[in-house]
Amino acid sequence: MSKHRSYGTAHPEPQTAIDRTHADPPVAEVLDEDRYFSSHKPPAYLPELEEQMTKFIEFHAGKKNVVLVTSGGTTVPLENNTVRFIDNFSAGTRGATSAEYFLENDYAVIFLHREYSLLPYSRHYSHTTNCFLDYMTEIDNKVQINPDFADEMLVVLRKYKNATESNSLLLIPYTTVNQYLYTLKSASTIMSRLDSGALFYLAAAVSDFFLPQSRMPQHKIQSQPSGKLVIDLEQVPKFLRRLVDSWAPSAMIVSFKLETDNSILLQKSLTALSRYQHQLVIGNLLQTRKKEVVLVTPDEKTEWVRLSEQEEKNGVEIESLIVPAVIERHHKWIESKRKE
Ligand code: 9Z3
Repeated sequence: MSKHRSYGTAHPEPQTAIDRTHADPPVAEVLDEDRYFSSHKPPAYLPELEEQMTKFIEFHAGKKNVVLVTSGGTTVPLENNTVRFIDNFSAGTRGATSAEYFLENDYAVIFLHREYSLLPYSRHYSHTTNCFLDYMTEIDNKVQINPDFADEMLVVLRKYKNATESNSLLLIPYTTVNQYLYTLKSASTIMSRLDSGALFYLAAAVSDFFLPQSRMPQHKIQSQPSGKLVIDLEQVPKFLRRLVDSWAPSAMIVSFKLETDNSILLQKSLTALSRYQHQLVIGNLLQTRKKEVVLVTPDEKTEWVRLSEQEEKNGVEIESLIVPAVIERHHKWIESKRKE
């Protein structure tokens, strides 16, 4: 794992702020996603991340399958010098947990995550109700691991060391939806050289709406005489279509579908599959996402993955069931591509 240096994704890039030479993209056109990239600037640090991802892929090509796991929410800034932004609930539990199970199953992982959200391995200690200092104690004037936690920590530490020493985990950060889209595009183009050995596991909670750069105010929005603030957002382009048909056409692509209304989950998952022509949608409800998900394939087969009551009690993580089911399908995908 690369040492976690911050790219300052949470800070704005005011110099790339407003480019009024670009017109607003019209709504709902076929080429929306291409138009998005021609009317929005990439983050300045992107070439550095591209270099890291290229090296990582070169290192693993021909040896390990590589999965790109996306994780966490995306922000939608309302000002270039960003005081306010729209956000969502996701802490990155699904992504960080799944990344660990992929690593255990011998995949190399590019972890495209919202900066400061949960990370594989450190998640066990960073966002718990325990303060990290509770895991330590003082013995003979020295800091030691509290014996109550030592056994459990040893297991996590070994897995972490295994992942880092084999250079199997690359951490790639984003904060805004623009950073997410650009980095996903670069990552997929770089990963496409792995052909069917590349797997995309898109668990990030990506905003559906955003404020285009061309209309973003430079400075903090002031109080309005009307006493109201009206924000006019646009739909985020359906980038999955480009991922499937041009960025990484031989890869296996798994997207997640999040709903809050049980009665539309299956239909929405099927619609996503037919719209984007990818291989697997994992549907989940906000309310029950930690104990059940549904795997939906283009042949309209559905398979529920559920934790039993006993498993829930024992603290089994649902990702320990989801990831092997995805890997099994990925192996079949590789096999089918080999025969083509
Ligand atoms: C998911 O559905 C993830 O499972 C969750 C995980 C975000 C619910 P947590 O971070 O939550 O563990 O708390 N991710 C995909 C959500 C999404 O935005 N999907 C898009 C959509 O539904 C398609 S890419 O339209």
